[in-house]
Amino acid sequence: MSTERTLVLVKPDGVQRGLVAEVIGRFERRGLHLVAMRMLLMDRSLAERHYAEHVGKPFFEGLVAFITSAPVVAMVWEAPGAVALVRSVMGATDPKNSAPGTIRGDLAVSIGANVVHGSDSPGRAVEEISLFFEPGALVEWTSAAQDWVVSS
Ligand code: IDP
Ligand code: MG
Repeated sequence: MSTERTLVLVKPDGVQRGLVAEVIGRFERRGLHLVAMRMLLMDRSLAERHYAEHVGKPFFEGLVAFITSAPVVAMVWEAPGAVALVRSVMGATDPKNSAPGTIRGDLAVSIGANVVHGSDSPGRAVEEISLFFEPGALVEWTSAAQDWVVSS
């Protein structure tokens, strides 16, 4: 399976509840590589582009109000099949249906405040990453040297 990158947001509720490290830790322990991260307050324009597929739905205005209400942490995670992997670690959209062991299944009760966002397809991942990050902001992982020293 080819290496993929996907966008993850820790939503405002996750940041406010102090769950940023918990979310990062779950993806790290699963084995994905973190290749970009920033904290920001999303504005309406970015929210509309990020959630373009939901424009016109009954919950859209509430979703935009929520996601722009306080800072989010945006990240890019990399792994073979990263899009589906991240979705499985996140759990189902509605916490009523999220399996225990998933982020939403362990940490959320509300479909509106469900802690995390993850891209839903490889194509959408490319688009969403470009909304939040310049290409140069994504790092390449390299093997850490075993015996490096800092010279004085
Ligand atoms: P996802 O976040 O699992 O990809 P989407 O269907 O893309 O789920 O919906 C985006 C976000 O909009 C959800 O995470 C959730 O917070 C919110 N949302 C989705 N459906 C509803 C709904 O029926 N009522 C209220 N909020 C919803
Ligand atoms: Mg979605």
